[in-house]
Amino acid sequence: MIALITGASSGFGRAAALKFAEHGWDVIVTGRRKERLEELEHIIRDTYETKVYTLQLDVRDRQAVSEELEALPHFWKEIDVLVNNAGLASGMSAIHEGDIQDWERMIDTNVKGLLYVSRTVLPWMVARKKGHVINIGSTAGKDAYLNGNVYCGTKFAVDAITKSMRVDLLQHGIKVTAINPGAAETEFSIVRFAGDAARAKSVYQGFHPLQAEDIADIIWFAVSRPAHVVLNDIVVTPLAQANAIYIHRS
Ligand code: NDP
Ligand code: 8X3
Repeated sequence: MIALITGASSGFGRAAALKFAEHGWDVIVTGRRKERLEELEHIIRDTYETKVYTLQLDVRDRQAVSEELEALPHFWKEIDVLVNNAGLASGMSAIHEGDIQDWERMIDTNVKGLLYVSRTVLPWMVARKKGHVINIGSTAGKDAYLNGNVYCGTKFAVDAITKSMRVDLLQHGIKVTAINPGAAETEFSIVRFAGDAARAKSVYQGFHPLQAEDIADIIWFAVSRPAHVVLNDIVVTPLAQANAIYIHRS
C-alpha cells in the first residue's frame, strides 16, 4: 500500500508519514525542504521495513507538480491514499490592511496546490477504481474568525472542494475524507508570524493544544476503516476549544 503525503517535512504531514510507515505502508514524502525530507527518509528506513520516495516539490508550481509526479516510477504511481496536507497561514491582519502577497501565498498553496496535486493523482485512482483522498481543512474552514479572512477563505474552499470531490468520485469507488483540526502546535504559527517564535508560542498559551501525532492518529483511523465505511468530515479540536472562535484559556 502506498501513501503520498504533501507537506511531509513538518507537523501533521511528517507525523502521518511515520504513522503510515509504522503500519507497513510505502510512502512518498513531498515538501520544499529537501534536507528535512531526507532526514525523515533516514528515520523511516532505519526504523521500519518500508520503502520511501522523497520528492522535493513546491505545490504552487503547477508544471513541476505535474511533471515530477508523472515522472514517478510506475510502482509509485499506484497511490492508495493521497494526503493533501501542504498548507500555511501567512500573516493575520484585518481585511483592509492585509498584505496581498500573503493572500496570494495562501491561495496558491492551500487551494491551487491542493488542486494541482489532485488533478495529477486522481486519474490514477479513477483508473484503478480505488483510492482515498484525505484533505486537511481546518476549523478555520467552518467558521471565520477575527483577522482570519483569507486563510479562512482558503479553508472554506478546501471544504467545498472536498464535498465536490466526494460527489464526483463516488461512482469511481474513491473515498474522500476531510479532517478539520483546531489549534495544533506545529510550525504553523511560526510560519504564520514569519519566524516570531514568542508570538507563535502565545497562540497555545493557557491550554493543551493538539499535537501533530493526534492528527496522524486520526488520518490512520480514517484510512484503516473497512472498505464499505467512509469518514466524510471530521472536526477535531483540543479539549479547550469549542470552534474556530472560542478557546478557553486558564
Ligand atoms: P507545518 O508548518 O508544521 O507544516 C506545513 C507543511 O506544509 C510543511 O511540511 C511544509 O513544507 C508544507 N508546505 C508549505 N508550503 C508548501 C508548498 N508551497 N509546497 C509544498 N509543501 C509546502 O504546519 P501543520 O502541520 O500544522 O500544517 C499542515 C496543514 O494543516 C496545513 O494545510 C494547515 O493549514 C493545516 N492546519 C493546521 C492547523 C494547526 O493549528 N497547526 C489546524 C488546522 C489545519 P516545506 O516548508 O518544506 O515546503
Ligand atoms: C489552523 C487553525 O485556528 O489557527 O487552521 O486557524 S487556526
